[in-house]
Amino acid sequence: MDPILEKLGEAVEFGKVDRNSPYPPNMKDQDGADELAKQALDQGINPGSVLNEALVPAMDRVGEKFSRNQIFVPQMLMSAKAMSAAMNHLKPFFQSGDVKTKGTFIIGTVKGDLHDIGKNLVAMMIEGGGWTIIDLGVDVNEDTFNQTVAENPGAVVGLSALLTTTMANMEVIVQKIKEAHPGTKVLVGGAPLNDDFRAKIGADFYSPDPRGAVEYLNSLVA
Ligand code: B1M
Repeated sequence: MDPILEKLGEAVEFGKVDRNSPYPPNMKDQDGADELAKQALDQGINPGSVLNEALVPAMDRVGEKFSRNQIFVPQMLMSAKAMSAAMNHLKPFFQSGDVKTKGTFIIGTVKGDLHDIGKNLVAMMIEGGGWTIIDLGVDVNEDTFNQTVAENPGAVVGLSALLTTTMANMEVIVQKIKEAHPGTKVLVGGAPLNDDFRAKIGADFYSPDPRGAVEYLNSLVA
């Protein structure tokens, strides 16, 4: 792997946001995820490689360490901040300057769930695919989704959940959207989901990744 991607992965894994960040103390005065992501892109490294070879595996390592009680929520949060700093540099590459004509996509992380990195990536890629995005953020309840659908008739809705506990909230939200706005297409995703769960809760499509989400949306307007 390119050494800069290795360094970037380490910066995310250990939560080094940028050069000025005092955390972690043993990485003082070193470049952080912010600078390293920029350097990688400036060197011509493909944005997809930056994401898939450095950033996503780093977050997986963070998750594994958290599962083994080797790190705790504050460290996980610093890694998330470092990841977001790097993603800011990727954003322009995944967004096109095209006029948005394909439709509106409403996305949010479901009630009770604060994880937004995956949701932001999906939103970024779908925006790049030519859709107008309404990002409702995290911890979004059924009323907010329904009100936004009412204001944007014909919009497609995307729900993200990262916790097994909040998958139950996702089920309620899908039901309420389908009751209030029959015919609205609902796409779901997030690490603990699968297609059986999607079928059980009555959502229209499950994608494990942003690419599948873009392909599904594009199939709706093909
Ligand atoms: Co949390 N967390 N976390 N966490 N966290 C996980 C999810 C966990 C698996 C870690 C672990 O135990 N190994 C675990 C969940 C266990 C479970 O329920 N199965 C967990 C836990 C337990 C918790 C807390 C309960 C910890 C605590 O407080 N004791 C707590 C819950 C808070 C809450 O939400 N109410 C918590 C808190 C946090 C932080 C706030 C510290 C931070 C989030 C910061 C943020 O998002 N701004 C955090 C983080 C960073 C993680 C891990 C380490 C990384 C998540 C991430 O960003 N991954 C995570 C472990 C892991 O995933 N390896 C973990 C990178 C991202 C690119 O992947 O989000 O999966 P992901 O998104 C992917 C796909 O899933 C898909 O595409 C994305 C790109 O490929 N996708 C979609 C996602 N949404 C989609 C929607 C779609 C389609 C595809 O269509 C609409």
